[in-house]
Amino acid sequence: MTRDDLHLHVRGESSFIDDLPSPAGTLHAAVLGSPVARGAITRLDVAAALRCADVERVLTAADIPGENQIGAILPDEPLLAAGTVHHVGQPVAVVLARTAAAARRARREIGLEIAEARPVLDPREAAAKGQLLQPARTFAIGDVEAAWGQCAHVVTGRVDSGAQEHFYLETQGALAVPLENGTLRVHSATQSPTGVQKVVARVLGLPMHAIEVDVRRLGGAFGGKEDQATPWAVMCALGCVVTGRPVRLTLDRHDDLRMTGKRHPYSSDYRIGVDAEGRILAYEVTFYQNSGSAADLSTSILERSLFHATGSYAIANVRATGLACRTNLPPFTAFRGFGGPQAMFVLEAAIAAAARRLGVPAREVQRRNLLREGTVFPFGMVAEDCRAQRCWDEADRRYGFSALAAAAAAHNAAHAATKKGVAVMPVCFGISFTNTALNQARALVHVYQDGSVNVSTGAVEMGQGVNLKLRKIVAETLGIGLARVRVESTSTGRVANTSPTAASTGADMNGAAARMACLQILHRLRPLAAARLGSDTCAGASADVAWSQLVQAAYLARIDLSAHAHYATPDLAFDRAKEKGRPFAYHVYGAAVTEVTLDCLRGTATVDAVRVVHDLGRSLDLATDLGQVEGALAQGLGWMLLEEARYDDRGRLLHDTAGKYKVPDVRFAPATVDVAFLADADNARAVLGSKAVGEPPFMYGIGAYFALREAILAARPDLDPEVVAPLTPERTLMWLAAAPAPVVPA
Ligand code: LUZ
Ligand code: MOS
Repeated sequence: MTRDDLHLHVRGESSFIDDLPSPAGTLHAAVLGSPVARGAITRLDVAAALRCADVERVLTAADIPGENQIGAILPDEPLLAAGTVHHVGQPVAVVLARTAAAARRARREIGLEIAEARPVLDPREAAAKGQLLQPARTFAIGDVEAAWGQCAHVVTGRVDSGAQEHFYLETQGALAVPLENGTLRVHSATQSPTGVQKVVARVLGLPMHAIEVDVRRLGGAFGGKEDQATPWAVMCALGCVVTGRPVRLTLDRHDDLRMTGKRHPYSSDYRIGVDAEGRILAYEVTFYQNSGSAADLSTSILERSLFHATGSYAIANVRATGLACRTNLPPFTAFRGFGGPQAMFVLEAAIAAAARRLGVPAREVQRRNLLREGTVFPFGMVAEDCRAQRCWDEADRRYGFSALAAAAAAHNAAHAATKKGVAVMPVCFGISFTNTALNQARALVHVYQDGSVNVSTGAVEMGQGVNLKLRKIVAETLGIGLARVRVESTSTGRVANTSPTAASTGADMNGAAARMACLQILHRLRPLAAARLGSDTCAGASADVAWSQLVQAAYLARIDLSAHAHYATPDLAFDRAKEKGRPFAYHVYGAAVTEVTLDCLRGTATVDAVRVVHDLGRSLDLATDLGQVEGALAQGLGWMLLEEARYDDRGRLLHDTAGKYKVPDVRFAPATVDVAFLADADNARAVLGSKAVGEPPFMYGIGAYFALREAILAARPDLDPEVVAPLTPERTLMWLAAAPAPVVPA
């Protein structure tokens, strides 16, 4: 009986990288990271470390046989620092020892001296100095300059959002094992097995066929292992070829927090213009993305910010500009939403400011400007099968926006020590990798002689339930019981050229490929089934016993019981020269209403309720999808209200232990989370009518920021608090205690 991951998890039976047994002779790695954010290495002496007990080797850039380069998009990131360092924690050397403790002890004996230079930490300063990863990109539609004159109100403002730690439970890690004939197997906790394979090949100077990357599952990833699982796997592989022995590395939490990138902080300027009825006539925004010290996926993430600059709204005149600013912080990276949340947060702040100027609730401005069927996005795509209004109206009908707002107002009139706020957050999120080439997937399906089925795809299970969805797709397509279907680990040897499991597309694309492979096998079985069973179908529960007989007969008749299939998401194109095209297969829609209670004395806030109507298409697995919505929401709430990742003025992370960094837990979660799924919502553009679910619900969390802001304004109507996230109790308290002099909006 094949069980799902969740059964194994609760029984403690699922294995992660650190659970894999060490082959004989395995060495353990510890990485020395730069203690300073910027400087030139003046001395690197490993002699004392080599003399430590149980130490076998210390690797530096000089040991790299191929290219010292791991950059996925731009070649700007060495595996090990050579000459200069650009962020605190940047890997400089790797100690290989017989135990992990010995490796960590010896790491302290490495003589590293650096001539320190003043780091650049602020993206606006980096932009002013011309420190950009690429020329500025601008998405535009209509004519903003002409539109300003027609606006009844034009409001400008600045919005800042902070870094967010992924806090996957399984930290970064890998185990590399040398095999015969110069080949390697790398077990890596990565969302991107092919990404690891490619970079190992590049750094070691080997052909990709010499390297197999295998991933059973991840203990969470959230984007943090889309690109940044790679260096650790490559270090292990390098250790393997240098010593001829297996090498393993698991970052401890402290190293993981300090050395790895997080969600990009953004600082943005907006200008929004509305007419007297609250129609948004023009919107202009500039995103200063804090990219960190190397490109990583930053340019791609900035691109998605531009795609989502207009959120869930139809705006005729738009100019959105994105600057990817190089700073001396660890390279920021993919995180659920991938630049979309940062962009939507700015627009919601602009709408809140415009509504305040108009003297109407923000939700009236939001409602008036919602996307409609046929709306043209600034990047040229037309909204088709647009469900923005449907989700909004359904949420309003179920939950009663005005009644919730009226209840909060009544509370506020009667209470001085606590204030309530309510906000609505509509979401529209594009599904597909913005890099069109990545929108492809493959599957390899084997049917064994007993009728059991083994499925391999490029999808990586990371707790999101993609393996269960794959099993259900295969079982439904073949017309057999779920228990017959098992999903293999994700291996570059079985399925090649995999795109990362990212962009919420894992089940969409790999599920489509798996279904196509099953259909091929069915096609071969059909004539046999017709002859044997007097039927041309093998679908249906009653066919389950017949399935075993059919498969056995097919084997004896020498019919191929395996199939490989390739799926490429259709109708995608994007022209970066024109910044126009159709980058997404479809959009996911939804609306959430959030109620918050503020304790005016303490500055603490409770998110009382988040009520959602979410568009899932036809769900592949309801429990899984509900879990995804709830998990994403919790993470979005954490980003907006709780999670603070601050760096000191020398670029050192202050929140560098699990004890210092707050993540949302079950007590932080709202007491009430209602999630209703849009009915009759089959999606023609993904497998079996489904829709992707991983990222879109993250952005419901943004509603909590503006609900809390409403509550603060109920306490202090004289204020115009700057929009900075996270809106922590400290920040809230500062506003509540601010001098009564009103801040005049610009
Ligand atoms: N990763 C990526 C992503 O490489 N491209 C994307 O467009 C994307 N979108 C969301 C999350 N990860
Ligand atoms: Mo991602 S943010 O790895 O889908």
